[in-house]
Amino acid sequence: MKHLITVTALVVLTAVGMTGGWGRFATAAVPDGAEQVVRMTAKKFEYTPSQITLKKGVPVVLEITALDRDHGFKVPELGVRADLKSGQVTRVRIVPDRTGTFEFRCDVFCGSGHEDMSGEIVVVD
Ligand SMILES: [Cu+2]
Repeated sequence: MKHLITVTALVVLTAVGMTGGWGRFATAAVPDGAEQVVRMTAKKFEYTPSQITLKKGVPVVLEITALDRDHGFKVPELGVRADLKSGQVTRVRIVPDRTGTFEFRCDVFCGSGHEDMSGEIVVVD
C-alpha cells in the first residue's frame, strides 16, 4: 500500500510539474517535456539491467525498484548516490556531462555477494 501511495504521489507530482507553473522549467531543457525514464531493479546481488547506455547532456531519470531489501546506488564519477528502500521505487536523475564508461555499485551492505553488486553506465555522444 505504501508503495502504491509513493507511485501515485510521483505520478501526480509529474502531472502537476508538466501542466503547472514548473512546466516551463521542466520543458526548457527537454523539448517534449518528458524526461527519458529507465526502469531498473535491484536485488541481491544484481541490478537489472546491469548496463545502461545514456546520451551525453540528455537528462534521464532512473526508476529503481529495490525488490528484496535495502540497497544503495552509487556512481562516484557522475556524482550520483541514492538509498534504495526495500519495496520502493527510487527516482535518480542524471544528466551525464561526459562520455565514457562509469561503474555503479551498491554501497549499502546487503550480504555475502554485496561486493559484486555493480553495473555500468555507458555515456555516448
Ligand atoms: Cu549491497
